[in-house]
Amino acid sequence: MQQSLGIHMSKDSGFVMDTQCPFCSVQCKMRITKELPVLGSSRPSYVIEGIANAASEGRLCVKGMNAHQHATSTERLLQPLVRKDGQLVSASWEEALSTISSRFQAIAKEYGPDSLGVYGGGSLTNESAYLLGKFARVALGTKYIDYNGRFCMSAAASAGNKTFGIDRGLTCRLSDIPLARCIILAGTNIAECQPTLMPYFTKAKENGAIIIVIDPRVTATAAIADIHLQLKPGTDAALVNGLLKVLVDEKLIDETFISRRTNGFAELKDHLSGIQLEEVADLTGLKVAAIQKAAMAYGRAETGIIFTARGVEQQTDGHVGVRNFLNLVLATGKVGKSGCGYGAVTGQGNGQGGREHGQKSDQLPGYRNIEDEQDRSYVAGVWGIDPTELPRKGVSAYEMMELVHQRVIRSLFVMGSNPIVSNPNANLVEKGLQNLDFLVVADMFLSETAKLADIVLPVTAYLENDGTLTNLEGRVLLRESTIASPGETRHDWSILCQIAEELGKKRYFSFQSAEQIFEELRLASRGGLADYYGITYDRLRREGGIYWPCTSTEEDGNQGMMFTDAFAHSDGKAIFMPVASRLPEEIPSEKYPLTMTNGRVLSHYLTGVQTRKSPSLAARNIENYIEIHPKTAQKLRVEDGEWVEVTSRRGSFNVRSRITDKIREDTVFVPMHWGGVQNVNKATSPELDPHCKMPGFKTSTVAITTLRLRK
Ligand SMILES: Nc1nc2c(c(=O)[nH]1)N[C@H]1C(S)=C(S)[C@@H](COP(=O)(O)OP(=O)(O)OC[C@H]3O[C@@H](n4cnc5c(=O)[nH]c(N)nc54)[C@H](O)[C@@H]3O)O[C@H]1N2
Ligand SMILES: Nc1nc2c(c(=O)[nH]1)N[C@H]1C(S)=C(S)[C@@H](COP(=O)(O)OP(=O)(O)OC[C@H]3O[C@@H](n4cnc5c(=O)[nH]c(N)nc54)[C@H](O)[C@@H]3O)O[C@H]1N2
Ligand code: SF4
Ligand SMILES: [Mo]
Repeated sequence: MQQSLGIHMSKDSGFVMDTQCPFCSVQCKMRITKELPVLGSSRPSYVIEGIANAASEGRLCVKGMNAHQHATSTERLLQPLVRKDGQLVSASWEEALSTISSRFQAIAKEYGPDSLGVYGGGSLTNESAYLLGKFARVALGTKYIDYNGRFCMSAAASAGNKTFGIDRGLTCRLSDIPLARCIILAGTNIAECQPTLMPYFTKAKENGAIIIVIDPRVTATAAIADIHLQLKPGTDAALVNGLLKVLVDEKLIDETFISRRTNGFAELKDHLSGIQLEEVADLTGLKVAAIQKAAMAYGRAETGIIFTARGVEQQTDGHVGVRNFLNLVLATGKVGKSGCGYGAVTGQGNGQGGREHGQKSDQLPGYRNIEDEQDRSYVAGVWGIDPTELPRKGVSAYEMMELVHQRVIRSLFVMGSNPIVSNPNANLVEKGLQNLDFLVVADMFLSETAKLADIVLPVTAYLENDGTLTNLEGRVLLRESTIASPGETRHDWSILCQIAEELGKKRYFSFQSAEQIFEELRLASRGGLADYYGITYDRLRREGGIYWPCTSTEEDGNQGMMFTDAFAHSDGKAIFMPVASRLPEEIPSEKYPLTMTNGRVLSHYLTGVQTRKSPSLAARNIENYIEIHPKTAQKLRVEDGEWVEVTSRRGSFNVRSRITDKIREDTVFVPMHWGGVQNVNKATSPELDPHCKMPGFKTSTVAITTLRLRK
């Protein structure tokens, strides 16, 4: 067994360690110094400093500054927990692992291997994410694996794949941002969600760039906008049809680029001839003049970058919504050259790497396709199994939850996610998980999901766990630890190896370090779209970070600009797609008169399991709230700061009102960081985008009632 495993920290010691923030996709590098308690105090103190690196340039945001507080919290799980007589009680690893293997085997024997499900996360390192995919297919033999990135990156990923032939979050480098003369920020609140990137945008502005923000709310990001298109939620695709129409009419398109480097423009042009700007204005709730102004600004600018994030993507037409933004990029030829490009602003710390190496139901490492015979036999070769033993594709994250609810999936293994809070239609998901025959959760904390588990496995945190993570630029970064794991916590990857061993599959999982797994990942990804073959730990130590694709160890790791000469489709061309203008699935009715959207605040991260353990972060937002426009509040007789009940067709939750004119009158906004009665997902819709199976999180219609007036 590995030396760093199972070590109790016998006595407190100070340390200085370089690491990375565990939260968002910027992956800011930092130095942590732990100083021993001074006389009169029982607690050590921590000094956190940013370290210069290509993405954050040494900056840190408030979450990064305080991340160590959760990792060093007394609420960390330090021993396995096993449910006995209805209670979770401490148990040995031996007992936990042997129970897991015998229960998995018994359930697979009775109902078949596909009755076992695996649910991963985009916080896992590349090594753990890769191994989780292999674990599902080789150790358990199930086709059912998916992960929380389905809710995060799937619309942009599938759009990038279809339009460009490859999906890497940013097609350019962050250093291109200050060179762009026009920047469109669509459904992305960078000021709160990737705060350390803001200086790139303020620099662009200083250089004369026009910044266009597309968001139903006046966010902290909208504060830097020259043009703010405060559209109705769910109408981005329609808005872009309007922008494209203006560009074509004003001849602001790049004919040479279109003819040399793309396919399908004639169909798009034909489609646009049927678009009326007045109709677009009506659908989006914007003025024709504002749409024209934005289109002219982007069209006339010599260089430009478009960013989208979850505001555009978490829709039932998120895939085509992004594709329409990509139509804009292609029509103006603003890609593949300095100061130009498209960026899907990746969310989680390893949101990019987590989507490349096999946690997705239809995917094998290196972005390979599990239904492609060549891909199957290549990866089966690396894994030393027969291709016929490889399961076929499974279903997406929420669809897995439906199968759990229907008891088709009888047992679930969750690593790095809190699905009962983060799935849409959370009531159904919770009921499903409660009815599982056997639930295992690997986490640092007793999350809402872990509380329902039969076995909870305590894992190491970012401070203790080695591995690589791929940031939003597509740059692979190495995070190494020099400190021991607290209590009996173990690394995610090592837990997978140990369960596999119990299941008699040791020969496929005999890894002693994260680096050994990375060596196999290099081979498994070789020749795939996300090719990591040229990347090694030694190179990462020397060079700081390396962009994928990197096909040989000799290749320059610093070439971040994609598509300079060709796109990734076999003919080298990108593809236009005509996109219909439409309203969201749910439109306001008498019973549910308001459109509810949702998202994030600066101080909390996702379901808040980590950030609530950090006093400095928790104190900034101790409870959830709903943003309501003053006129709407007046109509509903809701006062500022009172508790209200928000109800949709799916369910209801309770939050405090926050009256603000920074939101549209027909729209309300709720953060996503709370579980239980404050969970917005009790009311969100599980309707999925047919192309990528992203739920339409961002638009549900709701009714609001004050709890004050209720008898
Ligand atoms: N502080 C913090 N930072 C984070 C996270 C966190 O939880 N907290 N999570 C990380 C993760 S995993 C992710 S995925 C990213 C998410 O990063 P973002 O996508 O930027 O975050 P959101 O707040 O979900 O949504 C962004 C904006 O979309 C707007 N919006 C809502 N509906 C619509 C719409 O229909 N159209 C348009 N154009 N805009 C709309 C919202 O008002 C919001 O301001 O952030 C990462 N960074
Ligand atoms: N309404 C609404 N819902 C949403 C969204 C939205 O915008 N609106 N956004 C969606 C998006 S973009 C995302 S990414 C999802 C995220 O949803 P979740 O996956 O539920 O997110 P987290 O809260 O990060 O849950 C991660 C859990 O894993 C644990 N953890 C953290 N790091 C590790 C690790 O390295 N190993 C292990 N084993 N455990 C770890 C944490 O303690 C936590 O309990 O939510 C989605 N849900
Ligand atoms: S949350 Fe994101 S921006 Fe803030 S320090 Fe961490 S990685 Fe950097
Ligand atoms: Mo995300």
